Amino acid sequence: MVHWTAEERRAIASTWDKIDVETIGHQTIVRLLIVYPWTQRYFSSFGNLSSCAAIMGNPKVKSHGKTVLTALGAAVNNLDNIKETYSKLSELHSEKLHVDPENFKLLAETLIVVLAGHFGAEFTAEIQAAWQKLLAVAISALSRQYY
Ligand code: HEG
Repeated sequence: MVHWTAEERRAIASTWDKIDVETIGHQTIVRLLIVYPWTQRYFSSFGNLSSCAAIMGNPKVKSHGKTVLTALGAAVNNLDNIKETYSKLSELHSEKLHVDPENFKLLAETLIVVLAGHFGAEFTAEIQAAWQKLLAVAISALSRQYY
């Protein structure tokens, strides 16, 4: 099982308390789709993704950003049980959505960029380290049902 120090728990919780899932979720998915355009292939049902403006204004993208960040909140609130928390979600991404797990890493790095932009100097190296660890554990849990 993953060990979390008291400092890591504090770093994750203090950032999470200040995160608006709608705003940060939206910014993260928008950047993912623009910076790594091949990720758009999974969202063909979302309609118009033909330009940055279209992606930013697409209501399904917005709603999906909130969904993903809310799911990340489940990991934040279950640090000691992320594997179990994500077991159904892993199955869904593997068996139904066929999302290549490499994309989880792209999403994680994109979220880090968004958090750094949002929080600036407040997002210290120590806090980033705790978030990188959280995202690594979340990715590992999401990738578990792949074979
Ligand atoms: Mg996934 C649906 C969470 C990365 C593509 N994603 C979902 C759903 C959740 C979720 C909670 C809704 C599940 C449901 O309807 O029951 N996704 C989630 C997390 C992460 C992630 C927590 C990573 C931290 N997803 C991810 C990535 C891609 C992707 C990187 C593709 C590049 N997700 C994807 C697609 C759907 C979901 C295509 C279905 C969207 C829809 O049709 O509404």
